[in-house]
Amino acid sequence: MTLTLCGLIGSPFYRKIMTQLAEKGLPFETENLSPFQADDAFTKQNPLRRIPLLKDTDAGEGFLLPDSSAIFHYIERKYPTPSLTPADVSEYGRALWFEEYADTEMAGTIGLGVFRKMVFPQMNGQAPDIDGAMEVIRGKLITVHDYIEEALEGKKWLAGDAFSVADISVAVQYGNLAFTGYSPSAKRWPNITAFMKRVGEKESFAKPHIKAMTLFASMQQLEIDPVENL
Ligand SMILES: N[C@@H](CCC(=O)N[C@@H](CS)C(=O)NCC(=O)O)C(=O)O
Repeated sequence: MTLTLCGLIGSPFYRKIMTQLAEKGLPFETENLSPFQADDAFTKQNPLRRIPLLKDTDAGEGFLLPDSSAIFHYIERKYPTPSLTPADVSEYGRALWFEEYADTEMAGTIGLGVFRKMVFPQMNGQAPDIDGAMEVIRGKLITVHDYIEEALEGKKWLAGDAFSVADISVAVQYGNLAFTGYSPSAKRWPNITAFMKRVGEKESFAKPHIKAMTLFASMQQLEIDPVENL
């Protein structure tokens, strides 16, 4: 065993790597690491103080890599099969773009805009910020859904014809949205709904997703009136 993934299963970036490692059938250990409780040593490991981190003793005792994208592409290079990046160069470029879009815009809108507003107060025994979350769902998130919906038109996967880093990155963000009780309307965004069903059929995605979901199951969830068509 050489690989240890450090972080928390509630993090979409952590599950992105869990999904990748499972797709490749790579054994790994996990280490619980909360970015909010970590000591000063964490700043040296990752000056951004974010999870996940990957340890790989095979590459040296002190080898430690922050950032899900750095980790993902390190793993791709070291363990190339099965590949999770398209072979075609233009589709490869598209896959990297969707990874970037998911890790920045989607993480900001979903993670900070909805997930944290719902989950973080409840972790401290406080009421969720439902109004704040709904403002994002009725506003900025629509642009995200419209963009992904169009990108999936007539396609099974976002980049190329196989499951890739693009799909994993986008799906784990939608995963965190689902933990709040909200997923985009199947009527308005059918491509996204069908895509998430396809990704959900993959054990590599479903196993960590379900494990994380149980953590938030007892929390108050969002309830959206179907007439809102969100
Ligand atoms: N670009 C980073 C983002 C990682 C990230 O934002 N992780 C969150 C957890 S989901 C975190 O550690 N947040 C700590 C903080 O905001 O202080 C990656 O891809 O790994």
